[in-house]
Amino acid sequence: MKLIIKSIAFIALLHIVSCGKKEEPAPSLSAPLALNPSGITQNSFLAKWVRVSNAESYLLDVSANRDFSSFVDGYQSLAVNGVDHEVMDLEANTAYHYRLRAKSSSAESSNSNVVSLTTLIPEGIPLKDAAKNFYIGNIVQSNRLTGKHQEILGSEFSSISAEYEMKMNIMYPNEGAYNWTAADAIVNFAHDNGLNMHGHALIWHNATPDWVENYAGTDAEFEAMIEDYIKTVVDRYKDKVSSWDVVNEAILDGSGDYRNSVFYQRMGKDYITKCFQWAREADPDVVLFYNDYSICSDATKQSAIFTMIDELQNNSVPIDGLGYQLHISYNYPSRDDIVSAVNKSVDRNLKVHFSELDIRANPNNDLSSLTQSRSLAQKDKFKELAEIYSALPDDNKYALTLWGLKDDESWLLDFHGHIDWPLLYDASFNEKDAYYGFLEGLMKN
Ligand code: 9MR
Repeated sequence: MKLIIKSIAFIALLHIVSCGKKEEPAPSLSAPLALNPSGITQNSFLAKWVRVSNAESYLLDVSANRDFSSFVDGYQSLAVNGVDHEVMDLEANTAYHYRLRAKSSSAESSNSNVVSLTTLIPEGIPLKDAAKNFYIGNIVQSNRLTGKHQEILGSEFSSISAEYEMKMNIMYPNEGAYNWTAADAIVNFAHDNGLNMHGHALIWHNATPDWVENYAGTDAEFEAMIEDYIKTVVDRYKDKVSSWDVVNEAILDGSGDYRNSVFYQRMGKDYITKCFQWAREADPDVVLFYNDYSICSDATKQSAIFTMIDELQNNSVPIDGLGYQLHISYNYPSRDDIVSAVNKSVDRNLKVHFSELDIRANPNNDLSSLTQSRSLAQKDKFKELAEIYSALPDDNKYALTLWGLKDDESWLLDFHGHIDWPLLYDASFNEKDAYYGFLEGLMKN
C-alpha cells in the first residue's frame, strides 16, 4: 500500500515538473540589426538585415513616416524568409523608413533599429514631357526673357502667359494709341522658343486704363471702343496667340453677383457675351476662356459662374473653356472640392485651364523659413493638383500654368506683405520638393 502511495506521489511530482517545463518561455529571439539598403532606385530599394539565430522568418515594416503611424501598402509585418527584400512600387524622391522583427514558431523579437532612405529623383524628364496631351505653362515679363529664365522656360515648359503686359492698361494706355512693345516681345519670344502663347487678359477690371474708367463718350461709343480694342488685339496676334482669357473675374466673391465694373456699368451684363463674340469674329480658331479665382472654394461664386456659363452656352456664345486661377494654399481647398469644381466644366464640355497655379506654404505667416515638413506638405499639394489635371479627359485638357517661376518673384509676397515660397523653384532657380511632387503628379496618369 505504502509503495502504491509513494508511486502515485512520484508520478504526480513528475507531472508537476513536466507541466512546469511546458510553461517555461521559449528561448527569446534577439531583435535583428537592420542594415543600410542597397539598389535604391526611383521606385524601389533592397532592404537588408543581419541573420538572427533561431529566427525562421522576419516581419518587415515599411513606412513613409518615421513613427510608423501608417505603412506602405503591403508592407506591414510582411513575412520574409531571407535576410533581404526588394521593396517596390514606391514614389520617387520620397523618404521611407523600415524596421523588422525576427520570428520563430514560438517567439517574435522586438523591433530592430529603423533605417531611413530617400528614393531617387526622377531625372531627365522635363515637366512638359511628363504632361500628357496638355501644355505646362508659366508666366513671363518682357524683362525676364533671357538667361536662366529663358533656359528653364525652354527646357521645362511648353506655354507662357504674360504676367501683366498683355492687359489693357499696358497695351492700350491712351485712347487711339496702342503700345505693343512688351506684348510683341513676349509673343515673339513664345514663337521663337517653340512655346504656346496664351493671351491674358482682354477684359479685367483691375487692369483697365484710367481713360477707359473715366470714358467721356456715350455708352454706345464705349461699346464701339471696346469692340474695336478686342478685335484689334485678337487680330494682331491671331497667328501667334492660340487662346485668350476674354473676361477675367467678372463675378464677385460671396454674393456671386456681377462685378460692378466699368464694363458692366456701360454695357450691362451682356458685355461678356459681346466680348466673346468679338474675339471669335477676329479669330475663328482661337480658344476663348472665362477666367476667375476661388472657383473651388466659394460655392456661391462657383454656382454663379456656372449659371453664367450655362446662359452663354445656351445662347451659342463662343466660350471654349474655364480658367481656374488656383491661387491656393498647401492645406486648402480640399482635393474633393477641386475635383468637383473641375468636373462641372467636364460636364459642360469645356476646356479646363489651371491658369495661375501657386500654392502658399505660409498662408498664416507662422514660418520665417520653409521647414521640411511644410515643404513636403506643399509638395503633396502640387502633386495633387498635377494628378487632378492629368486625370482629365484629353478633350478637356488645355494647360496647367504656374503663376511664377521662382519663389522670390511671386506676386504673393507683395500682396500679402510677408514671406512665402509658393512656386516650384527657389530664389536661386533650384528645383524644390514642390517641383518633384508636381512632376510625380504629372507622371501618375
Ligand atoms: O501677378 C500679376 C502682377 O504682377 C500684376 O501687377 C497684377 C496687375 O496686372 O496682376 C497679377 O496677376 C493677376 C492676374 O492677372 C489675374 N489673377 C490674379 C493675379 C494676381 O493678382
